[in-house]
Amino acid sequence: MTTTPHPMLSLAPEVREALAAGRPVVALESTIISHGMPYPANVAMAREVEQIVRDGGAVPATIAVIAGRPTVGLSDDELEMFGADGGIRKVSVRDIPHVLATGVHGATTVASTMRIAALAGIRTFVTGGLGGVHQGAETSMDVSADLTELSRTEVAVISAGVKSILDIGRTLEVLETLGVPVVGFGTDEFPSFFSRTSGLPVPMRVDTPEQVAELMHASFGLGLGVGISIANPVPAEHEMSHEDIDDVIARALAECAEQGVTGKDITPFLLGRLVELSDGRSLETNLALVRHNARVGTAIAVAYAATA
Ligand code: PSU
Ligand code: MN
Repeated sequence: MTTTPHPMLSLAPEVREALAAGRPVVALESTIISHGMPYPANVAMAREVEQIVRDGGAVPATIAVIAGRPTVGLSDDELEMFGADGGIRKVSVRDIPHVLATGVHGATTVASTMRIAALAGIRTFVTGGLGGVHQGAETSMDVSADLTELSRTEVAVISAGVKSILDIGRTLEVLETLGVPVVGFGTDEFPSFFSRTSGLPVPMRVDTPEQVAELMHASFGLGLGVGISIANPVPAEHEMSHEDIDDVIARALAECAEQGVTGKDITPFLLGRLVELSDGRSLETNLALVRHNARVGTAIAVAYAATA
């Protein structure tokens, strides 16, 4: 099944051709580059992930807004720019109209990347971690628009779960309320990004890319109108112990509160402090899990295209 990409999108030629031919395409986000990792590791990661997708037999499509155009498939120079320029705006769904209308660049989050991927006709999206319900959200009401988007856009998102800078239990509750399938890939436990465990079960489990493809055909075929969250645990050899990461997270959260960081700046602030407070250890784990997600997500895109 192919869809015609929305005419307001700018697609890289190879992405357009692959979509028209029904070949597998994997969407990738740009906020992870601009606001999720330090330069130059972020650019190296972006390039490496694209290569992993190619090696797996799919076409990578990193998504961003370039000079006001929602763009699907970035050039190598654009990847470099999104990593090196510290001033690129973080764009969630609510920000899309303003960056388009003002003609500026924007790095897309999970939410906005999902939406633009769907408008292009891409159904598989690989990232690192999802946004979710922030700690203290019962008073602040700070819940990532990533969850809202999962509830209304038919894209399968492969992540390593949710890190405990967020309230993982409440995040899973909200996803249940929103009708979003949360699927453990080869696990019965929801992974917490740096670690394979969270103490919380996943509501359903699959073990192969083909099974994920069948879930996608079932959900999207029926038109349920929701996304799918595939939770893929970090490989055991790269995981951090709760002992090592929990203290770092607690310190980063305390600093965030002390410094009065609010709104969309909270997640980038915390991600940056985790890398610094762990002396780069958390970055190594982050890189390893993104690579692993790219391998698994590509296999899913290939299986989905093969059974379309
Ligand atoms: N978690 C990560 N790395 C990231 C993000 C989250 O481990 O780069 C980014 C993603 O782009 C995600 C966004 O969609 O942060 C969520 O931001 P917020 O909490 O403001 O919705
Ligand atoms: Mn928020």
